[in-house]
Amino acid sequence: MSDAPHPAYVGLGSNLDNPASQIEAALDSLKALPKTRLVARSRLYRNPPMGPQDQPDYINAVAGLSTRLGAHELLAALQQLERDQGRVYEGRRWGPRVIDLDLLVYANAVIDADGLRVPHPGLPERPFVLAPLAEIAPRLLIPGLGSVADLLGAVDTSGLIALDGPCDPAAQP
Ligand code: A4P
Ligand code: MG
Repeated sequence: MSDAPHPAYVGLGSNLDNPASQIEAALDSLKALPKTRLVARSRLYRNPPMGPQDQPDYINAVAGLSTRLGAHELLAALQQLERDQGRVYEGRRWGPRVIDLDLLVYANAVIDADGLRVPHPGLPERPFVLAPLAEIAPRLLIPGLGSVADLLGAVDTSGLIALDGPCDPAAQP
C-alpha cells in the first residue's frame, strides 16, 4: 500500500487484572503508535466469555485509527503492545488474557497471508466486536460482509452491558 494514511479498526479485549484499566492503558498505547492517530474509541462493554466459561467476564472496546503503517506492520505493533502490557500465552484457545488486540479491518483490504487475516474472521459473529464498532463506525462496509450496522442486527447483543466510562472527547473524530 502507498504511504497515504489508511483507516484501521482494532478490537480490544481483557478479562484479567482490572480489565477496564487494561483497556484504557492499551488505548493510550495505541495513541502513541508511530505513524498513527487514534481517531475514535468506543465505550467499554462488559460481557460473558466466548469459549471456556470458567473465566471472568470480558471488557471489550474498539478503536478507530488512521495509520501509515502497513497491515502487517500494524499487527506486529499490536503484538508488541500485548507483550509490553504483560500478556503471557496461557495455552488455551480462547483462554483468559490481560490484553488482546485484534486487527479487525484495514482499509478495504482482504488479506490472508503471513499470519494475518483481515477482515478478522471472528468479526461477523461477535457481538462484543460489532456493538463497539457500530458505535464509532455504523456505516463502515466490511469487505465481503456488508455494513457494520447490518451485521450487528444479525447477532444477539443481550449479554452486553455498555459501561459509562470516561470517554475522551479529544479522541473523537
Ligand atoms: N492473527 C491472524 N489475523 C489476525 C488479526 N486480524 N488480528 C493471528 C490479530 N491476530 C491475528 O492470536 C493468534 C494469532 O492470530 C496471532 O498470532 C496472529 O498471527 P491470539 O490472540 O494470540 O490467539 P488466541 O486468542 O488464542 O486465538 P484467537 O482465535 O485469535 O482468539 P481471539 O479471537 O483473540 O479471541 N470472549 C469475550 N466476551 N470477549 C473477548 O474479547 N476473546 C477471546 C479470544 C475469547 N473469548 C472472548 C474474547
Ligand atoms: Mg487475538
